[in-house]
Amino acid sequence: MSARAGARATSFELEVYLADCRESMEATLRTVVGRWEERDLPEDVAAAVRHGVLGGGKRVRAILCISAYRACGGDGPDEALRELAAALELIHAYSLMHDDLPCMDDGELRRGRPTTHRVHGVSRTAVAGVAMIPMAVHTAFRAAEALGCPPDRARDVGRELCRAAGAGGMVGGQALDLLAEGKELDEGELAHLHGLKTGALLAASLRMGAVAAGAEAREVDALDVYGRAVGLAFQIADDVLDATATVGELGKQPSDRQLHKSTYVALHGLEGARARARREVERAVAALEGAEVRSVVLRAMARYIIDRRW
Ligand code: GRG
Repeated sequence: MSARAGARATSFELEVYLADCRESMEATLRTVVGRWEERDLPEDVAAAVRHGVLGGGKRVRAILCISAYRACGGDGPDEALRELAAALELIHAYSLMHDDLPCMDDGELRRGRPTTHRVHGVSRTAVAGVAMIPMAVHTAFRAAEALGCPPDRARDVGRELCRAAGAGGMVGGQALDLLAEGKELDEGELAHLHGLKTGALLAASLRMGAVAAGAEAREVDALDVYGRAVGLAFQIADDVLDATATVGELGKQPSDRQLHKSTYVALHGLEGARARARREVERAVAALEGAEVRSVVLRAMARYIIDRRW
């Protein structure tokens, strides 16, 4: 099923749709990485990039971006849209590769496989991750052009990505996370940290799709509210999964307890955290309805984000 068909559908099997999107995103990411390999990347770094980007992941950010674009009436070609979504997945994948490094969370497993640095070494993984940042920005501009965005709109799309990935977004959130080691955060501090670390890129996924489609400001704003609410719900669900899921389900070792992290489960208990996540999902869906952004996929994705088992 194409992304366009998914956006129009009134009832559909989400899991089938997600599997289809993941498969086509895998092909697009392979093409994008291949293009860079031919031009710039030494083979050993390219191998680390491929390990970190290909062959796994839920591709939530890509699917949100694609869905927002279609929900806002964007009618550009599917492959160009997937390349825009690939830019987000590159930033996300680099952040996981770096987050797993020994100087950060020292992760052993990711997406059901040994982490990139356990296979390709720490220094190659560090270089590969950094190389993926300009790769992502370049990919976003190229995709915006291929989608027919006029130059000022393409610039806005790129700006959304850079802002969310930078010190005012994901990197800033990670810095706060590192500073929070050994401290107990309250609800407000935890929401601020995760709003930057996880929420900014998730919200940017929707905003980039909407801006690329030439959406009205009220639609972009509604998708931003949806993205931030879903981002928080996503993080709460992550905390619940870390406390309840198996290594097999998660594809990585649960680590919150071992790393003494402040979590929503520690703050509210399991049932309290689940209830808090459900409230965010309701808020997300209400924002779409308020701005009359009609998307079966986005409604279903909000629920999926808290019902998922990985
Ligand atoms: C050095 C300060 C500094 C920053 C570098 C490492 C880093 C940048 C940022 C870390 C960002 C990070 C790891 C955020 C966590 C986001 C999160 C919830 C990841 C899990 O996402 P999923 O479940 O993963 O979508 P999959 O594998 O499905 O793609």
